[in-house]
Amino acid sequence: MLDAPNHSTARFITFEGGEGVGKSTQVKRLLERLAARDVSAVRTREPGGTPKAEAIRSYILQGRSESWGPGAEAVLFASARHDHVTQLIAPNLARGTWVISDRFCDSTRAYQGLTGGVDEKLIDALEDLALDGHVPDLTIVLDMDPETAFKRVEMRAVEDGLALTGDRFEKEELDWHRRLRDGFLNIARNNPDRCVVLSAEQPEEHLAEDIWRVVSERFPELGAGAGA
Ligand code: T5A
Repeated sequence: MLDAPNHSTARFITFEGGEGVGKSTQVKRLLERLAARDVSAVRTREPGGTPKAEAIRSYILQGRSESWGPGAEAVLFASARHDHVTQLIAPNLARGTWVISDRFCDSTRAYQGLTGGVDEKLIDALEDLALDGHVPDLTIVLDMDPETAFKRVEMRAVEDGLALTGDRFEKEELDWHRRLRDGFLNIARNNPDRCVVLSAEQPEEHLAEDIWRVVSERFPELGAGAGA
């Protein structure tokens, strides 16, 4: 279990969940809400967020590290995360800017650990090294049936006029994605002070309202009743 948050003014919020559950969409909406309240915030993502971490992202998602196995990939994700934390997350929090990240350490625990079979002790050790104490203040876990999420991803490809090629993880079997979903729910159960699970099956606007309610209740400094 992760320790309590270690900074007081700017907040670090992460979004987690399976493929295509709507994380990017909701990260963007939360940024808009914060901007409307003059809260300085940056949007980032994992793997990625810095040039070095984005290079590692491309390498992994193109499938180039797949044959190395989930243990080595967990180390790669942690390397990217260490750069992301030290070069982007920590400096922004230190200057009072909120950080909203599309995925973070729970993705390694769910994908490489609980689903990929990497030993929990290795995941714990990598997390300690990569985070250097920068534990999210709040993690929103978006939960939905993976089959429905895939339909959304297919629809997005059609709308964007793109072929549905799928990255390294999107190509896994449905049963694998169901285990992944259980993995995220398990992480949320083990970290009840940090994680909030919300149904991602509801319409985009309703989910955005739910997220804003959770964020404004968790961080009352945003203002009493913090409406849109
Ligand atoms: N990974 C990552 C690991 O294995 N270990 C790690 O440690 C880390 C950090 C990252 C991959 O790397 C793996 C996990 C991933 O497989 P990615 O491209 O970031 O790859 O993959 P995803 O995070 O899954 O990103 P997606 O863009 O595919 O999904 P999102 O962000 O969850 O979904 P979003 O917002 O793009 O929405 C998908 C579609 O649904 C629509 C949107 O308009 C869009 O078309 N939509 C809705 N439709 C109806 N109702 C709603 N409520 C909707 N919300 C969004």
